[in-house]
Amino acid sequence: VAQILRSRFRGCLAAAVAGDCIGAEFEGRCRPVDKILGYVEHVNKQRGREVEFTDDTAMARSVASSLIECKGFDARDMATRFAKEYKRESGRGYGGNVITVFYRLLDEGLQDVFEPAREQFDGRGSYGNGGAMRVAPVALYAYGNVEKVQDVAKQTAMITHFNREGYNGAILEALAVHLALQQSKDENLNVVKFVDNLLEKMRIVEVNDAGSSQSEGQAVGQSEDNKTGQSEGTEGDQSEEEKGSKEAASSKEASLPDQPYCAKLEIMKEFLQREKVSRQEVQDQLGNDIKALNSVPAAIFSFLHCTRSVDDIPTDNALERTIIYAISLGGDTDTIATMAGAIAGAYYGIEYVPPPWMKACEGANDAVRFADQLYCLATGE
Ligand code: 8NA
Ligand code: MG
Ligand code: MG
Ligand code: MG
Repeated sequence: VAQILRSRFRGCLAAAVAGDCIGAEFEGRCRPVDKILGYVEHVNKQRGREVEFTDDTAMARSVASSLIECKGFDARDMATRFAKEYKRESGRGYGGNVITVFYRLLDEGLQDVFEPAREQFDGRGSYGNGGAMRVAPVALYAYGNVEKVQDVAKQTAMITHFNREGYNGAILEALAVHLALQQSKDENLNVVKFVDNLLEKMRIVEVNDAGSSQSEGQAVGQSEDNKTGQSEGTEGDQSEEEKGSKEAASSKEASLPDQPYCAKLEIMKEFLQREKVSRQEVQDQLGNDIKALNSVPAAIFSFLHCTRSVDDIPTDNALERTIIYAISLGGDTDTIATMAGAIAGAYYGIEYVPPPWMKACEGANDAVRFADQLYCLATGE
């Protein structure tokens, strides 16, 4: 059992690195799957470490090393690592505004490390996916304690992302990794139950948070489309109970935008119960951009959708399939793929990360080392 868990810790961080490295080639673009498959072939033929990581991995490494060195969460230490790492290698493709936070964090006279993030965007804070993209090490560190997973995920995100969409995205991604680590692999994963589990947690997170919100208003603009989508689909073989719960889900959407992540999870659940879902629908309704709200759900969906075969991705390796599918959604590909990779790696383990990827991707071996250190910290072994 210990060996399996260690493998899952390693898989989580290594697949996150691979998703970032391979996904970076396509960032900001949307390419047909055969182009992505062709690029993966190219990566597989690399002899050295040719494929570089970006800001996603650079920041995840700071999260991991801070937790390890401090034997726990220390906001100032982590903030300083973010800022120093940015100063050391500023060309890793950081978000456009987070760098102003880094400059302020470098000021040794700064009293409150959360202040620069709080003052971003006229006090609204960043809703970018930068808090979520780097959160996987938190789920490993806090393994076994779901309250701690959520709390530390929020704190680590708030160093740069003070908007509720920013830090709640980090909470959701951390919860998905946490849940993936806990799943038995003896039977097929119940993907709907997985989403229900996340919904249960996020409902509480978003309801508790709604009062204190600096919410963006424009959050989810597609609830009308979504209702149309829900009235189609699997109607024929639906029990009365299922119909009832779908009605409840629709009425909950009325409370938008206070529970934007729950609304996305409801859409995701509906997608997962269907025979076919087009990439266009996923892009339109879950999103694929730099907002946390428009990328964390896409990452979770990629993992769950790819537990089954996908027509145009001819590989038997479900972790590889997950990362390729995540990239094929286009947009913020490195970030969606790193988040999907972290969840898939936590479920499948390091054995599923293709050896040529371990060889080609910069930082893949470091990820294994960080995973082992977090494993010691989390389990005391
Ligand atoms: P961030 O905090 O600078 O946010 C990213 C961007 O989101 C900002 O530059 C703004 O344009 C916008 N934004 C965020 N919050 C608000 C707000 N409250 N009001 C108006 N606009 C807002 O950086 P981050 O760390 O969240 O960024 C992460 C993403 O940027 C990752 O995808 C990362 O890889 C990087 N990145 C993405 C692309 C891309 O094309 N998708 C390109 C380069 C870098
Ligand atoms: Mg290169
Ligand atoms: Mg990046
Ligand atoms: Mg990105």
